Formats: sequence, structure tokens, C-alpha cells
Amino acid sequence: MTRILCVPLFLLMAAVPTARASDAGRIAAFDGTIAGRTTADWSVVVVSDELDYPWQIARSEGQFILTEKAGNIVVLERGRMRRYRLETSQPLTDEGGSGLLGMALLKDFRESGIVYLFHSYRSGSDLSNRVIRARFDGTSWREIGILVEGIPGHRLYNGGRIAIGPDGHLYVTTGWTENREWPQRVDSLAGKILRVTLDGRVPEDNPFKGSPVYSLGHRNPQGLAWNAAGELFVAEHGQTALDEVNLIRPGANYGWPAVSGDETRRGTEPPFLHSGRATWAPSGIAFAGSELLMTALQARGLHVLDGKSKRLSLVFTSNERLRDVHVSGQDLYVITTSRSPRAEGPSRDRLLRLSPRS
Ligand SMILES: [Ca+2]
Repeated sequence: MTRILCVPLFLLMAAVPTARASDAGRIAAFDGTIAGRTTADWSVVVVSDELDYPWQIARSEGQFILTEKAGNIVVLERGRMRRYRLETSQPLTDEGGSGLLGMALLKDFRESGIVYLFHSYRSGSDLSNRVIRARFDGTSWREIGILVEGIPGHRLYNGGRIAIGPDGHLYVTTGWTENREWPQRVDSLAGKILRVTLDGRVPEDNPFKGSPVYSLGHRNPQGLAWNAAGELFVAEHGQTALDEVNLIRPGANYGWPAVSGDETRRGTEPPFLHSGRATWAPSGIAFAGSELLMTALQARGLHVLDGKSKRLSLVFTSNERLRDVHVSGQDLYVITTSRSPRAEGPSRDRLLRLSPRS
């Protein structure tokens, strides 16, 4: 297995494919079965109120599997909750917003127990992040391989969402770590969307030869989802307001920190949508049919993106900070992370099921 430790400097000089004009207009009209709903239009069931800063929801048949930032994996099945400590070869660090973040289950998870995880660790005096493969054998969750390590880390800006794409490769979002140069450099893993194979190699058709970098110029992307046409969307936090939803093209530069919002600069890709003067603090996103759902921490609630007007509307709120959303048939599942990453102490959190009232 190849471990990605660093990317040769000469790649900095590699030609960046020219960002093409946005063709966001070709996105199909959204279904509209969720748009227009309000909080009163959902029947809400509390599946669990015993979670502590959960970060990602996954589902395998009847089981819910959730990561908790402190380094635990929670399995919920038929009302029974089990909490496991993830066993890693590098001690897991849980400081501020860093910790055990994203998770992606292998399609055959029920048989193989294979899962991919993003977690923070200390590398000397620095915070770093890595993506590992782990296996659940029925009694423990244990690291069995490393896909990417040495991703620059930070108390607040780690990205951290991972997902297996329609092409079978693993996509990883990484944070800018308050470094104004790294997001623009192809030889740094900070402020990027990365794409690697499920054993950690660089796919032949990545935009920068030999590099896991798939797109650059991101600030703190925490949402990752594909529509039915296979187009990849990413939600990311802006500095002050100007949060973004981006339609990702291989090799494109999304501008941070040089540009944000409607500012343009040659060679940078404009956001599909931004929040203007408002702050969403977007985290997990998911498609329900052709509607894009977005959870928001600051704008407390679940929002849906109208692809035509390019506006977000609130479709559910419990006045809690929402971290992630999972779509299962007609039902939506959301998790809260009530505590701010800038605060300390436990975070009393919930997994909620939202079912449409007729
Ligand atoms: Ca941008």
C-alpha cells in the first residue's frame, strides 16, 4: 500500500487546468418534495439523545453508525446503543474542532466490517489529520491501514468529511489551517478536496499527475455529496459570512484566500451559491432525489437548495446546531453538535428522524 506523505515540489509548477465557465445552469430542476416544507410539516422522533458531539451519520441496513469527535464510534440498532473506542496506531487528538470526524462505510460493510475514517493526531507539536481504514470485527473497531497522513491540522479548520464517490474512489475535504499559502499550492494537502483509491493510491486520472489533490483553494469544506448525474458538490465555511456551496471540477481553484463571494480572479471558479452577508456555517450535505439538503450550525437547521433560484430555504429547525444529514427512503436523519468547537466540556446531542407528515 502506498502512503501519501508529501507531493514533490515540482508539482507546484504543473499547469493548472483552466477553470471553465460554470455550467451550473444545466443542473436539473429540483424535485420540490422537500422545498416549501416548514418545521411543522415533519413528524420528529428522537432516535437518541445520548450522543456527545457526533460528526457523521452512516447507515448499514438497520444499524446507525456514528462518529463522535472524542474518538468513539456509536452503533445504534433496535433501540440498543453501543459505544466503542476507535483503536488507532497514532493516538487520536480531540482538541477544539479536531478529532474523529468523517466516516465512509465500504458498500459491503455488513460482511467486511471495513470503514474509512478521518481523524486528528499530534505530529510533533503540530496538529495533523489522517485518513485510515479500520475494521469492525463485532467487538472492536481497529485501524488496519493508512490511506493519507500528514494532512495539516488546526483547532478549528480541518475539513474532515470523507465519502466514496460514484467512481469508487475516496474523496476527502481538508481545511486551510489559517495558512494563506497552502490552499493555493498543489504541493500542500491543506485547503483541498483530495481523491485517492480505497487503498490510498493516487488515481491515474487525477488532475495533477501523482498528486491526491482534486481541487484547491478551499477554506473549511465540511459537506460532500453527488447528485444523480454524478456532479460533486461541496459546502464550506467562509471567514465572516460568505459561506459557499461549490460545484467541483477536477483541477479547479475555488479561490481561497485570494477571492471569496462574487469576487473574481482569472483562473478561479466562482461558488455555485454563497451566503452573502449571512452566515450558515454549513456542515454535512446530501441529495434527496435532486434536492440538495444542507445542515447548518450557525443558521440552526436543515435547509434545501432551490436549484433554479439558487436560494436556500429553511425546512426544519429545532433551534440546535445541525452537523450532518442522512437520507433514507422518505425519512431524513439529522445530528446535532450543540457545543461550539471553541468551547469545552461535553456536548449533549441528538439523532433525530424527520418523516414527512403526508
Ligand atoms: Ca471560493
